[in-house]
Amino acid sequence: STNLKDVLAAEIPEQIREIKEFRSKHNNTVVGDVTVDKVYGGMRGILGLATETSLLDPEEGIRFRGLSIPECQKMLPSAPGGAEPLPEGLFWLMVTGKVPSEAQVKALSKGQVVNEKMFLTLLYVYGCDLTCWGDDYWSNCVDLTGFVLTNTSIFQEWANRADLPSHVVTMLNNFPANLHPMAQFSAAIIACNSESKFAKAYSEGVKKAAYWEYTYEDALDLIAKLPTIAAIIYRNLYRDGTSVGAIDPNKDWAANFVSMLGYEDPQFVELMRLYLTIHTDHEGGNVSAHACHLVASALSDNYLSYGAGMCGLAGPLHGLANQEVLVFLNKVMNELGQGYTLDQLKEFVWKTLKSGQVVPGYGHAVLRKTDPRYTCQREFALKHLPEDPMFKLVSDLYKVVPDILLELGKVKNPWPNVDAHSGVLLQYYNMMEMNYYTVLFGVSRALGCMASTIWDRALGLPIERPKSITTKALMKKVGFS
Ligand code: FCX
Repeated sequence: STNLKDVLAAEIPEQIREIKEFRSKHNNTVVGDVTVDKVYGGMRGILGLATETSLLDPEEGIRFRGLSIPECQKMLPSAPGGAEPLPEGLFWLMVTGKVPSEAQVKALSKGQVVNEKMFLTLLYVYGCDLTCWGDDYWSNCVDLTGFVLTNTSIFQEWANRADLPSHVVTMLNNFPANLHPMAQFSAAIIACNSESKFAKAYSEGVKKAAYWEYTYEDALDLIAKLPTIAAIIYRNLYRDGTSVGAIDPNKDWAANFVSMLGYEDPQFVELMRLYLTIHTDHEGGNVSAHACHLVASALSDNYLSYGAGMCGLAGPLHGLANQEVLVFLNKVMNELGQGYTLDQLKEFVWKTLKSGQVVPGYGHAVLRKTDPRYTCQREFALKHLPEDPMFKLVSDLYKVVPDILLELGKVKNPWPNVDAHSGVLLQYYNMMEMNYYTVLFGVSRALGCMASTIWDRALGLPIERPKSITTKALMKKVGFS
């Protein structure tokens, strides 16, 4: 089937059965230990979450449902004439665990083509009481076709779900220009809560077994709306409030997003397909995914929970680092100029560290090698912008920063992460507004968070509630006096 919801519905019972069997045998098996260091150390290394969509290996980096980034680049469908994977394909993979066909990916971007049998079934369901239609049977039939095609959610995939409620547009248009784009983004997402199908169904008493279906609908609606929200923010802040234009159902999600932002370069579209693919998911414990999961565990709908995730992504130690990197690179260029030497770069990095700042784009809580999301962006740059001076600076920093961070002695991972590279690629295609970059990250991260939230509901996961303790009580517990 090209209908993601049908494919997912077929997967869920087997997954529930497997986990049930596993838990019945291993619920009491110990899988880790908690030390005092971990209690104070931001829960590093505590195994406390099951997230199905991706797994992060400290040495190798992220795998989405078992596939590395190079494997995704090879195996996921790309756009006609393009080389980079379509984010829609990764979403399908994260939701179902299976690599989608081109037709499945297309259906997700564009919507389903109605076949005759489906249509007749719908005609029957919606039109069974034909007597109340009066004499004009055929014209009502034509009206009904239109109604079914435009209003039945199973035919409305991303291109058709992108409209925003008017109060959200009004709110975005009224935000002051000095409100950070991520604050605007989070607030607009939360305000879409008025559209939540889950919240409505819950208030009407829907059964727990059906929660995932409404969460699925909200997830797809939210993913579809994000580029529109993001593009309105961009146009309001940097393009005099010009219109984002209409969604083209023949274009994929990334291509529509790029044109709503006001860009046309096909290579920039390719970059965005890659960008929106690699930022989607980084297993469950990172701040944005974890915040989303935590809030969703209270059965807050997808808009509320993803808005919470985006408030976390907006922090400088997480997603805002991509903005911080560009600020840092510009400082280097302003101070040293293009003719810098590696020694001057080293001095600049030491100066940054001695002033108490971090080197943005380097380090990671889990990774212990160069982030493969950095590597694939580097490969894109080597292919498309090898001579760009900002790319050269990023490459030169890669030569000097790891040794300096190692010399510092306390940094556990001296290697670059995803944020060290993304900004220079965007600048090359003339997107210069670095304050906005984290919004792009936020559009992408929805794919992972929404796939996970659907599974949270499908598996009936409970409200999250880890135990906390006071220092006094902890001291007593371990016999410290
Ligand atoms: N520059 C300077 N110091 C660094 C550093 C860096 N890039 N990375 C880590 N450190 C320091 C920490 O600040 C900490 O110092 P402290 O003991 O004085 O507080 C010490 O090294 C140990 O930290 P470590 O265990 O290595 O790292 P954490 O897991 O605590 O933190 C992040 C991980 C990512 C927050 C950290 O490496 C950092 O601040 N990096 C710079 C910001 C950044 O690039 N964030 C983006 C990360 C990611 F890819 C994303 O979420 O988008």
